Amino acid sequence: MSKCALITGITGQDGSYLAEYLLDQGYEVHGLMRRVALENQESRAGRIRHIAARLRLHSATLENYPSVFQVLSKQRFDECYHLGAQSYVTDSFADSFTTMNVNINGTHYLLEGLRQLQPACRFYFAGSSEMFGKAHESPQRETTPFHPRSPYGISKTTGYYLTQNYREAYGMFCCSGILFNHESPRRGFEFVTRKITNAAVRIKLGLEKELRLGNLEASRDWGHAADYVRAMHAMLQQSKPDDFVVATGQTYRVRDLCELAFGELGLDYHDYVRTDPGLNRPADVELLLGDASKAKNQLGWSPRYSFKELVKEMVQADLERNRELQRAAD
Ligand code: NDP
Ligand code: GDR
Repeated sequence: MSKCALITGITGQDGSYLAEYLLDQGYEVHGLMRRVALENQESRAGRIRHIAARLRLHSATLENYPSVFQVLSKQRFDECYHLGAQSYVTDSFADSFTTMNVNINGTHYLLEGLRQLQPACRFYFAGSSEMFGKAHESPQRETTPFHPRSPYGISKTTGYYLTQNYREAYGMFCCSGILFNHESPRRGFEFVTRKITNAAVRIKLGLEKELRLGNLEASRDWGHAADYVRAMHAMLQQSKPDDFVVATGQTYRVRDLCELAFGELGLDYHDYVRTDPGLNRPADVELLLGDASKAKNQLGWSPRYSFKELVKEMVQADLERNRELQRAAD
């Protein structure tokens, strides 16, 4: 009999890649979706439009317990991938209360609902390298102390400890992936990689003149989302629940990303990128670099995409999309 999985955040970047991956593995895939997304599937569910007919979508929000409880009462799941969150770090400074509510309480509601109704369901929590924040050592591994630098980072650290506590207190199969930044052509436009690849393309096509960015010296360990969802799945197939860092082991500055993305289009980023102090965060994370040795040794996981391949794919996808938009406007 095929396994049944629930994905929260199925309309997001990772949710869409994970849903595809689980369908390919023969899973019955269910998704938790906000009502507004269910009602406006054309605009809000673009990342899963191509597979929507093969998914079972449930209306719910992570913002209240009855909503989550109702979904868990209706259907039995073998695995639950909890990806739903307010995931934009900048926004977490602007509205820390919503971030805390969705990311902390949402995780707690789901864990408690599973404990009450389906304690045998395996649980994946989308932890983040933002939990390391002002990192105490480099590279960062599972044993590196946490020092979050934003309301988002604090919310994910709390989610991590909630997940650990349900594992230890109730013997549930709960895992956290400590995932470093991962991107793709499906990345939201507010994140720096997509902001850069899309702007570089629009400048190349004469649709925009410049790109304004904040901190160009911040360094991140950037991988591809399609690689990272394989690691999420592998964690729930282990004989014992555990937490894993997932990263490429290479770090680049935002400036390097600009050079590569503009260079892909034959442009020099110095001519177009302007720094805007208004885009700096109240506290930023300067350098992240992950050591994924444990995932490599225990899960047999390693990334397939290089940073260059990732940026090239994103630039090419934005080029195609913007050309289509231009054709449609003509
Ligand atoms: P996205 O921002 O692309 O997706 C977030 C998802 O969460 C969307 O489906 C969104 O739904 C949903 N969501 C937000 N608020 C609620 C709510 N109140 N109730 C129900 N659903 C909600 O994130 P990613 O796919 O990039 O990331 C997936 C997870 O992994 C997140 O938890 C993120 O914090 C974490 N993470 C991501 C990393 C990355 O580099 N991408 C790295 C480390 C961790 P809607 O479409 O309706 O807005
Ligand atoms: P991050 O990703 O905060 O690492 O969180 P983001 O792409 O937003 O920022 C990366 C770095 O780039 C700097 N930066 C800018 N960032 C944005 N968004 N816009 C700008 O104009 C800009 N200019 C410079 C930032 O200051 C930062 O240092 C992502 C999210 O997916 C989280 O959900 C996830 O947990 C972490 O990655 C790992």
